[in-house]
This record gives sequence, structure tokens and C-alpha cells, in this order.
Amino acid sequence: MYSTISMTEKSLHYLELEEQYGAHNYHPIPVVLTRGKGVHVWDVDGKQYYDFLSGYSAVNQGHCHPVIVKSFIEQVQKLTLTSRAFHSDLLGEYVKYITGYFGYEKVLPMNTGVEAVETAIKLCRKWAYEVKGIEEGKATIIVCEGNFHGRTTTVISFSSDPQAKKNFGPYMPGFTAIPFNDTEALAKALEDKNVAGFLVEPIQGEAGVLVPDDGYLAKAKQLCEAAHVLFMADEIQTGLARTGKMLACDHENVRPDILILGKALSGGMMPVSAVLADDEIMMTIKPGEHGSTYGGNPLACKVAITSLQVLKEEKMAEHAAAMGELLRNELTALQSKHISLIRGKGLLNAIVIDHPHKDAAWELCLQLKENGLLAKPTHGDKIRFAPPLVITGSQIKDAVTIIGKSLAVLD
Ligand code: IF1
Repeated sequence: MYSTISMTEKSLHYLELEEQYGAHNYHPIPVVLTRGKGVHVWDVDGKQYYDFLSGYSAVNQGHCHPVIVKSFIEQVQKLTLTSRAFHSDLLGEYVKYITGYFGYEKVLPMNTGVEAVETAIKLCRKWAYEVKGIEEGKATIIVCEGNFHGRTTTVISFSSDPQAKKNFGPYMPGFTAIPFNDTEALAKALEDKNVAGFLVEPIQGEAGVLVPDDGYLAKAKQLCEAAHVLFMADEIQTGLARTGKMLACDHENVRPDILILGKALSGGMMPVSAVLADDEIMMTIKPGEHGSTYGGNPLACKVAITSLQVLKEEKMAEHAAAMGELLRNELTALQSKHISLIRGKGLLNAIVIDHPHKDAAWELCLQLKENGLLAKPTHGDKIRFAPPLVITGSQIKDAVTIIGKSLAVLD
């Protein structure tokens, strides 16, 4: 069943440079990309691919979206960084825009996703001590098994993935893990008076696009409210139109107490993340208590405003909903004996491969690459299908033809 991988000398050259001089903390699909536009990327030999990963949902707006690129270039020639020691004429405009966009009183700008998660944890703890009145040092945060929230030492402390965690201890205390999609377990965990917050991904991405039961988020939010506990949604991967709504929580009309955004907030141009909350929570942090050199820099502010505008103006949420349905229908119509499950919402989808060989999903991804489509396995037997949201119906059909053809490698 092993596919022969065609590697040109040119791509091998880049692979070898990475192999020799870069840390070995990744195991990428052997393709070397040099250009992207919309749903497509091109390798160093000029071969074109559909990008079915979208930088793990960072390029929802499509590669090098012309409107975002224009905005980026304008700002990069004008002012890029002031630090927060001084004001800029873009921070004010941005914070007004993004809070209005999502309906919160305040925003705290950061850079990477995990920094936003860390910010949410700090906010939650501060609120717990200064507003809720939990005894200092006692606050706990409930998280879900199978979570992925990033890679800092604190955040991996409550990961259930040994790969992410092993030999990186000692671990940060103060987190309790419960099963995902289990409101009874949540209700039980909330009986502890020292619980300050519940941190959850509305759909678990890294776990293999685990979509919870309808009503889970609404019920969880309700339980948190009753227990005077903050509901914190990590929408870094699920947010910004990816699942067919602006936020995945919108599917159940849930408004998180703390909303965490990242990735597509810059359309894939640079790391831009944000934490949104109302004053009762956000005003617990005072000058000098939290921040970041690059957080809220003028370039990020400008790019984020434009990235959010593009999502709305091009109706990307509605489009993702329609294209996602088409994608799942077309995948189902393949009737492949190698696909045991197709799941997802909007354009955040995954298939589960049913095959005796443990590397079958990896082999399929290599074959997909040969046939012009890039995707990556997660947790062994799952493959995520999450193209940029600008994909058209005929491109979906074309891509599924490639997937169908590639599945033959598993026969
Ligand atoms: C890598 C996964 C995806 C995230 C959620 C926070 C973060 C992420 C829900 C942290 C980041 C990325 C990280 C990336 C791979 C990718 C990933 F497979 F690891 F789990 F998307 F599913 N919350 N996810 O998904 O954001 O600090 O990276 O900006 O290589 O680690 P970050």
C-alpha cells in the first residue's frame, strides 16, 4: 500500500536544511511551499495544491487575501510597533472595532493563541480573588480531557496528551479535567466552591474535530452561570467563520464570559490574538500586571480590523456553512470503505480512516499530496479537512474527486 513519494532535488534541498539546522519538533508532510493564493498553494517546483489545512484555521480568508495584504503593506510602511509604553492611533480604533464586532466591553490584545489562553487564565484567577471572593491561591479552573490550548508550561500542565506533556514538568496546579461533552461531570465539578472558570473548545480540534452534542455548550454555560463561574471559550480554531457562524458558540446562542481569539484574526499574516470580556472581569487587571511587547501593535491592529471586515463583507460564515455541507455530502457519496466516519461543522471537518495499517492516514495524506491536495493526519487515524473559507462549490467537488482517487492507495 505504500505510495512512492516524488521528491525533487529542489525540495530535498530545503528538507535537508531544516533537518540539519532546525529543531526536530515537527514531522511535516514532505512538501516545500513557496506561494499561496486563496485556496491554493504552490511548491518550489511550481506544483499547485488545494490547502485543506489552512494553517490550522489561520488562513480562513484564504492565502494572501488581497484586501488584507493591501492593508498590511500600507501600515508596514507607516508604523509597526510602539510598545504599550506609548499610544498609537490604531489601538483605539481597533479596540473599539473588535469590541463592537463581538459585543464585549473590553479587549486585551496579545499575539499568539496560547498567550491569549494564558491571559484568560490570569483574568479568571484575578476575577476569582477580587470579585468572586475565593481565598487567595485556591482558585481552580475546569478543563476538558482531550483539550488543546497551546504549548506553554502552564497550558500543557492540563493537557491529557502525553506527547505534549511528558518530561516538561513540574506542572502548574489549579486545573481539574473532566470529560468533554459531559454536562453531568461539569455539574459535579462545579460543586467545588473554589472553581473560578470553565475553559472549553466549542469543538475539540486537535482531538480530531470532536463536535459535542447539540445543547452541550448552552447547558454548560447555564451551569457555569448558576455556579457563578466564568465560561471561557477558546475559539482560536473554531471562531471567525470557520464553523459556519462567526463563533462556534453562536450555534447555540452562547455568549462566553471570556472569549479567546487568535489565528484568523490576522488572516494568516502574523500572530494576532485577543481576549474579550466585560468590565467586571477585564478591569481586575491594572497597569503593570499583564502585557506583551508586540500585543496591540499598530500593524496587528490594522491587519486585524481588515481581517474581521473581510470575514463579514464576504459573508464567509454563511459560505462556510454551505460549503461544509457540500463537502460532507460529497465525501459521503464516495462511499469509501476506508472512511468510517465523516464529522464536522462548517468547514472544520475530519474523516476517520478505517484500515488495519496504523500509518494508513499518513499514507493517504502522502497520496493526496501527490494528487494535489494537502492535509495532515491528527491522532493517528483522523484527517482534518479544513480548506480556506473562500473555496467554491466546484473546487470542493474537484477536491473530493482527488480524495476519492487517492483513497485507492489504501485498497
Ligand atoms: C502547533 C493542533 C490545531 C488551538 C486552540 C490554542 C492554540 C491552538 C484551540 C494555540 C493552536 C495549533 C498549534 C499548532 C497546531 C495547531 C493545532 F493540532 F496542535 F491542535 F490547530 F489543532 N487553542 N493550534 O488550536 O495557539 O499559540 O499556536 O497560536 O503546531 O502547535 P498558538
